[in-house]
Amino acid sequence: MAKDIEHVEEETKSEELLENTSSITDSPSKKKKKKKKVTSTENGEQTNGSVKVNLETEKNPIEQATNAEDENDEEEEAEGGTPDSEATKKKKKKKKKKKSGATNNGVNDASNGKITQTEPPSIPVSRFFPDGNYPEGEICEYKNDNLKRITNEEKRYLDRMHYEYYNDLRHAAEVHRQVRQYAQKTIKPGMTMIDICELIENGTRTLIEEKGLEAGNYYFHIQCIGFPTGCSLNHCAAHYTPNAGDKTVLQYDDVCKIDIGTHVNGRIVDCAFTLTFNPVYDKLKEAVKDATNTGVREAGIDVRLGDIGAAIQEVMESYEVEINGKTYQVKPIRNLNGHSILPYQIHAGKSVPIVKGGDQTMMEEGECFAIETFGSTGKGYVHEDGECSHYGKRHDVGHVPLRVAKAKSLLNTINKNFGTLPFCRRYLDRIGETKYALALKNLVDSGIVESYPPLVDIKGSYTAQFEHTLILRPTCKEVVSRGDDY
Ligand SMILES: [Co+2]
Repeated sequence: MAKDIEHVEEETKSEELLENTSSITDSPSKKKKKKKKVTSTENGEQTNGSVKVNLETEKNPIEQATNAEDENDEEEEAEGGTPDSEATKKKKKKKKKKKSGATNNGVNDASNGKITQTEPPSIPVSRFFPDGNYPEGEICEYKNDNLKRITNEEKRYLDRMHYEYYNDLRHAAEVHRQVRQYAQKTIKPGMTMIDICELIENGTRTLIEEKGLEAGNYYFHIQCIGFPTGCSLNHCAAHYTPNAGDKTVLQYDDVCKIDIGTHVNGRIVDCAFTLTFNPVYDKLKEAVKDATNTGVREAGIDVRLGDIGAAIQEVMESYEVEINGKTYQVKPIRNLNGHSILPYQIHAGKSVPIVKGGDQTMMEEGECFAIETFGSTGKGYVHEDGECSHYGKRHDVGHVPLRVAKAKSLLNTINKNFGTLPFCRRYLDRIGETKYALALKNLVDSGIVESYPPLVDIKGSYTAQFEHTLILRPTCKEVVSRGDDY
């Protein structure tokens, strides 16, 4: 999900409030307390994890052969191994041999002994990783002064403390990869935008095992969709998803930005790609993919946000694309940005520009960022246009008295179902809300809910987007959403 410049200032205010919830940027005294606590839970969790492998492999045949074994190896290395885990491993190996070649509802690929996702996706990602450890993303060493972090004992200790945070994010990322793989294979011209979004959202809900927690008047989604599925077309760069009744059909000549959000315990993966069918856009996509990868490469602890923007711009503008006989230099969309991410807060305080501009703010240890870039054949500047679909409760609002009963009850629904995560009108429809237009407007006018209308460049232009989520771990940078595809 993109962050546009108009929203930047308001969001900065809320950052201070939420900074306390960011576990890594805590004060030193707090850190010490947490260290003890986390270490003990971590050990407990991992023991449980091993036990779980045993139990679940007994019960469920489709969990027989997974790459959980590789994960276990890693765990043993890190933790020095225990007699228990050694036994688990042996047992698992034996099982694997016995069962190889068995058919498991078409999900067991006998050739390599690994289970594969169905089409459409129906197997929760947790089944692929029965020990509860999800695969790491792409690991990148830091540069220059920060290179030694990878072996630094203190940094390694700090890194282990945050295992659960990384693991939640990796879980969300694995769901993202499996859902998008199916989307890339399946979405074709002729489908309606609603069908496309539902395919993605149903896949996410199933694979992530949509779950909530009831607490008083609140119901939090502890793992679910992170934000409305973006499928912005052509000159629309971001924040379009269909509302009910939208008859738009995907065309062969469209440039469609698929922006998918997944989250586990509020740890959000925000990751997007551009889908096209006409090869005439291949160079445009290549330019933007290269620009995003440049941003991902440049990101690091103590790196200035402005320097990242400058590097992205240089790469983006080095591309010339020819579309229907006309040549364009690809322009970065200068009022769209990447952004920092906090738990349950998709747009946290920092913006990652995609043009030069001299922002001296630095990235810091422990932060999570969505690096996203947008390239355009138009002006390289977007404005709001068209019917709004995206909304989100603001993070920084206290109690606001509401006079309209319907607005009050809608706010209740929002609190219960989305909290501060962005949602769209279709999400309100599916949970049974009707005739809410006025109430929603009331909430927007009262400043409780923020609206995010579609953001468009000039008509006739084409825009593309690629986006990844990364964490600046104490020891290394991890691009959690990296896949074989992009
Ligand atoms: Co984003």
